[in-house]
Amino acid sequence: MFRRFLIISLLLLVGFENIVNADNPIVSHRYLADPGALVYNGHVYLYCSNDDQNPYEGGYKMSSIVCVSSSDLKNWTDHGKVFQVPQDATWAIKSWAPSPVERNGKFYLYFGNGGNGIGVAIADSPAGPFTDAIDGKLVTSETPGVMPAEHMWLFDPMTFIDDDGQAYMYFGGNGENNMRVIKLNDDMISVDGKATSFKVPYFFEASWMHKYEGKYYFSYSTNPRNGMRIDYMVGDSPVDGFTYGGVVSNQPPDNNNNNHHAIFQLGGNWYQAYHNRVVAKNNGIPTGYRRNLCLDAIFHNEDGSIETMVNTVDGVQQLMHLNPFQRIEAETINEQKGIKTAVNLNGGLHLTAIGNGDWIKVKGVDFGDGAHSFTANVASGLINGEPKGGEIEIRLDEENGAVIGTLVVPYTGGLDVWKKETTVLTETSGIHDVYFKFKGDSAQQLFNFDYWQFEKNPD
Ligand code: FUB
Repeated sequence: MFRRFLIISLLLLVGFENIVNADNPIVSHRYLADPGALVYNGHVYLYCSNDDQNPYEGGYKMSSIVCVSSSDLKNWTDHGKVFQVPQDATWAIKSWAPSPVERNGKFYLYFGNGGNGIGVAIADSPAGPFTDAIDGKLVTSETPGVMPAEHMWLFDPMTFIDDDGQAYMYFGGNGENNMRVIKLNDDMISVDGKATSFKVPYFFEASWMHKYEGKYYFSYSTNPRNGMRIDYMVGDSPVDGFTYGGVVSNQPPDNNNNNHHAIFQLGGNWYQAYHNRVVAKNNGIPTGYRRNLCLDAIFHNEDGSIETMVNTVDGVQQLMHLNPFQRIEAETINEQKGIKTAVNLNGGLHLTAIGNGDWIKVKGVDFGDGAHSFTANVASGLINGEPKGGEIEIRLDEENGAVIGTLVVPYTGGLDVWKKETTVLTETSGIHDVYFKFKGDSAQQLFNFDYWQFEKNPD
């Protein structure tokens, strides 16, 4: 409790008082679940099961992994599908609940082929593209030490590299004797020895490991009879000797079914990413198989125990302001209405499905002494057979806040024919939330929006 007070006081002292009102869910334009977190180069990357692939009813069918990232925990960049099966791993039919790790400049993603074995993919960059690393499963029921087990779900890997460089993978589900841990070799794509186990009270799924002040914290989802909480155990070794620690977090509001989390540290603070089903609920669709991402802070008490996390609507404090004088991808979003993202011909992402009245918001933008003009890379095609385009209104602080400029998006010759357009602004300084509000004749597809940047006064 004292630690939480200290962190909030420090944030206020160093000038974060302009940043309030974080938002959960952190991503609402696509359905994402089962986050696995990687902190790399000042960003956190969350790798997720792609719930857009699930039918409203009828089960989990996810066969691709989507990545989103942020450095301020408020504005999240969509990197799209970074791995999909069977295209990127011909032996697999599903890619559930990924766990990322970086070693020696290579990035590894461990995933469940449903509940039927664990695969590993590799990439040169955290945003992929990831490709199959070994042309087959890394862990199967034949892997020494996995069996015997009763009704085990062979999935939900979590790979953790200890301070001495030894990597461990935790996995399994569906019973207190069904958690397994196995060493990985330094190549990160082969196992070393046999899997071992420790008893995990009420263990259901979603293994996670983090280390705090020399202690190992194994956290996991409890079974439905125990509320699908995230509980934890603490120990002095990564593989045994754990004792039950308590509750990291209760079942999130508007979740009502499986729970899955990832714990990470960024900027000196600890966080838990998790999913619930509030976007599906708000969109009036069945909530079974369409989950969405959320993020809240967690705190270790003086004695190392974890204070039970509070699920919030406002989320976490923004870690830094957004610099608008550099190229920002349009798919970097705090909140949105109506848009989708799609892949460019050059492999990047852009905003699409932009209709009249839709908008995106970016949070905590620092204009410093002043912004003078605004440039966007846009593309527009025919609407009902006619060359059209639309407008981007730039509004401050609220959806219907002051308009500081309007960028006209002309007909560019096609939705993949990109042009940079610039408009002069009412001089704007200081820190603001910025809404880009889209206007035009159509409710459907006015134009595509790739990236944007503000410019300072040239004087
Ligand atoms: O998303 C499919 C499964 O649901 C995951 O593997 C589990 O952790 C649960 O969230």
